Amino acid sequence: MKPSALSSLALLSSFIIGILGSCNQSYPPTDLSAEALIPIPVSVLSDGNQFQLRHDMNIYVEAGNQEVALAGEYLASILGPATGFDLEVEETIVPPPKGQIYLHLDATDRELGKEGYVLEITDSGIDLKAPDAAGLTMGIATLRQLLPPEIESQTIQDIDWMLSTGTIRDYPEYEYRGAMLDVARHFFPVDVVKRYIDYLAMYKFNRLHLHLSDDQGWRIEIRSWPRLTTIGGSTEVGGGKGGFYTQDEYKQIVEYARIRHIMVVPEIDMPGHTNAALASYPELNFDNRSPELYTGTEVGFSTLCTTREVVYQFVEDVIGELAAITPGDYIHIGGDESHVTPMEDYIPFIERVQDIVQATGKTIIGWDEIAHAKLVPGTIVQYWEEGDNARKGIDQGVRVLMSPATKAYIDMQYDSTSRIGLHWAAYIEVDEAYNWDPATFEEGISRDDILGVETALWAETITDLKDIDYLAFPRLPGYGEIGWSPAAQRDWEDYSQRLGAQQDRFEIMGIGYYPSDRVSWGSKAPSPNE
Ligand code: TNX
Repeated sequence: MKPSALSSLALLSSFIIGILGSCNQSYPPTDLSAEALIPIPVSVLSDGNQFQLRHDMNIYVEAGNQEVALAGEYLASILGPATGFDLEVEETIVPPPKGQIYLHLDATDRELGKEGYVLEITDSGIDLKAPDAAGLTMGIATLRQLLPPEIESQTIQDIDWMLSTGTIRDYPEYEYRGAMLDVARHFFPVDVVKRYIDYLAMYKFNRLHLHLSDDQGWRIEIRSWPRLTTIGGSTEVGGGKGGFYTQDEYKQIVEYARIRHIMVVPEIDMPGHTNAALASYPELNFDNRSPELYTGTEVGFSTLCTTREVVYQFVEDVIGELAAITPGDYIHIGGDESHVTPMEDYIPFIERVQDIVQATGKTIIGWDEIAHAKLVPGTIVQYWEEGDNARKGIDQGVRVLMSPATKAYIDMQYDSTSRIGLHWAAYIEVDEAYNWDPATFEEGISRDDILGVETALWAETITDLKDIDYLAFPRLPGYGEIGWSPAAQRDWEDYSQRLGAQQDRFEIMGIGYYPSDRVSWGSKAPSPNE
């Protein structure tokens, strides 16, 4: 090869490394485009300078908008503990003086949509603008990752809070970027759910789907049917004491999520997966008898007696109370694995339940089996196993939420040695969790049919935050990126570097992640596999 060819090859490869955004950022940082952001933004322009957060800064917010002020408070709560700075949130009607942080609305760039933002860091300050407060919150997630990992510490860190300068313009690929947490098989208290919400906020998820009822437990207080929780909530898989959220606790979860622009999607699974309800109220069952509470892990053996009127009264009361405490757009009605409900009973049941949900003004989501029924327009079919079901939904003109168990179920083990998790769908290593595209995954489901992506964490084998961490990390951030970033910008090799660079954050936050050898971890050797 001639020297000139060689040097142009070298040039080309450095260019490729450059566009893949390798994460060789030195500290203090100088190159915004080399930052290891997850999800990878739509566009990053670096201008090679630096800006330092200082103790005398404030967070200025556009005056007269509560949601913007809330975003300012949220940012202050992220920056405060580690910096120790007393960051005041101040309303202003004009841009603030130099050297400050400024959050404001700007709807001129229509392509940004509701959640897009422009984050401009110059040597004279931080300007974050978005058409909506949701976008400001997404921009805050970016700013957080641009700061040194020590920003995640809950105690004051004596370091220089340096940022590289430039402009990030960013917006999501999918409208719905969700994560499901099963609080039915094992119950997780409010503070654990809040922590999960924090994880989601870090990676720009915008939906938390709570699986609130199943055979093993009923987890949400329903005032008109109190035994659902006093009896149905009293145990869990393995026979532990279970638990439930009072309506006030549920509202706290909803509010905590709302501040982070995450919508809670509550699920009541029916007509199957209902043993806890049947154990609480015998009249919901065929023989008027209550079965024993169930603490095993089998699926598909229970059903509401769909031919009884009282069952519809029950559904109406439950959905009515749930809708009243749920400000979000959706109610999830389950509908999966109703193996003991004859199809001739299942279909009219789903159709009646749809009407009940519709009367509350909410949009219906159901697992893919619901597509056997005649769906009301606007319903969302959550694809988890059966392409045929999802296509049935599409043929009826509704959209699909992509949660293929073989890719998106993070209750699956990483490999056969994983200490917890199931493997009925697949073993899902970190690269396999990342390396798929919802828009090409299943024949007959194309980009336009897809509302979004959701990962699911079923809880048969997990009992506490440590277990959640182990299965969610490091796979969870990947779904954030699949949902947010354009498919053409996603690349496993590059992602693996950016994920590895999150390691310090995981450790400072005390996240007990699985140290997969597929990930290009940062400088430190990963902690031993527990
Ligand atoms: C299938 S996914 C289920 C759940 C289990 C899960 C375990 C779906 C709609 N149903 O009931 O918890 O597998 O991976």
